[in-house]
Amino acid sequence: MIAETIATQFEVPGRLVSLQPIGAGNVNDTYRVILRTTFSEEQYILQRINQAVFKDPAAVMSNMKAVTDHAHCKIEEEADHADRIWQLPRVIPACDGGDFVVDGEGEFWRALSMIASTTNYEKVAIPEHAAEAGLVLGHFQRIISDFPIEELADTLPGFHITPGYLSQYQGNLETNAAQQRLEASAEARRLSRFVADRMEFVRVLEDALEKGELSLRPIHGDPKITNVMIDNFTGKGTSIVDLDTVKPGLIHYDFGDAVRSGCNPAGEETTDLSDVLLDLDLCEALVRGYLREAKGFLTDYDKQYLYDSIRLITFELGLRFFSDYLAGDVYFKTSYEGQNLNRARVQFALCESVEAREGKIREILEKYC
Ligand code: GN1
Ligand code: MG
Repeated sequence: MIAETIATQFEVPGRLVSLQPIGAGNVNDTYRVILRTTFSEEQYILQRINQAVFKDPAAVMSNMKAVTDHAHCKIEEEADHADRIWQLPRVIPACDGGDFVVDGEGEFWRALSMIASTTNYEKVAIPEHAAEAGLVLGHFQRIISDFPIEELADTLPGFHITPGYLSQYQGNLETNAAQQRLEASAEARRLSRFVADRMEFVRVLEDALEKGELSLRPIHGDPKITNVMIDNFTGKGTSIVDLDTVKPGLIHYDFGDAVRSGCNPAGEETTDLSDVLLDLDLCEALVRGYLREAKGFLTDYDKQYLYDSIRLITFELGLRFFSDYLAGDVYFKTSYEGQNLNRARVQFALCESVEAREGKIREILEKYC
């Protein structure tokens, strides 16, 4: 297997003893590698970057390297006053000194340090977990908030620009393949009406950016709950991982993504829509944790758009899944037919729940802002 020949091409000592696929990412392939020397065992994360999604993997790696170097210095500087030991993956250099290895087929591979003694979860059941997810995101955004965005490449043009996803969806709708999928499924037709009813709303954050109310900052891009690592010994959040999408963006993309993934106890993959909801206890805990770290760098306008970001990013992910279903599952990995349709149903149900609880969510935001 090719991954095995790549696994020994990074600056990690020892002989290869194990290489196991791990994680349930929708985009990259991830493995845990174990190497052994006479006296120690080394573990690290090996990933193959999905080039159908990331067209310029070298730029992804250079963003990741620059931001993690900056963040590691910040963590070090603040260590004496921190209430926990913060971790963040380190890019492990290849034996040739680069940030990645390219194999004979042109695939890009990278090695990242493991986050020690931690667990990540697909879903959130208790407010303490949601609070930690919020705090971990707020901490990450804060320690990178002074990194100059001019030094970051736009590695995924259009990422989280909802009006762009809407245009792409409208283009997909025109194709014969999409029409056939719609004709075959009443549920797909229901989802298309759900989108049609929310056309006006998709511009809310991009309009605010154009008006100068919001501004671009370095963001994580993908702070969903599975990317938040919880310390096995303390139960506290200790790291955020999956740094592919670190690039300039609105902090609202991150906040909305954290809430939609951290406050729906049913998770993204449930097939039972009756379990899907925006849980207000989880939401309050997440907001409290996030604002503990983020309050200091958020402007009044930033705060005003937090509710909209929850609704929008939930809707946007539903739209992205639905659009991919209509396009024949070309972006998100699937393991069964109709999975992207089901994922879209879940996010749209969650979006409806957010809309129904707008007043309560705004009250929570006001309480902690
Ligand atoms: C993708 O690969 P993964 O699972 O970390 C996607 C996110 C979505 C997420 C939904 C680059 O993330 O935007 O929110 O699936 N990443 C990219 O599960 O598109
Ligand atoms: Mg990701």
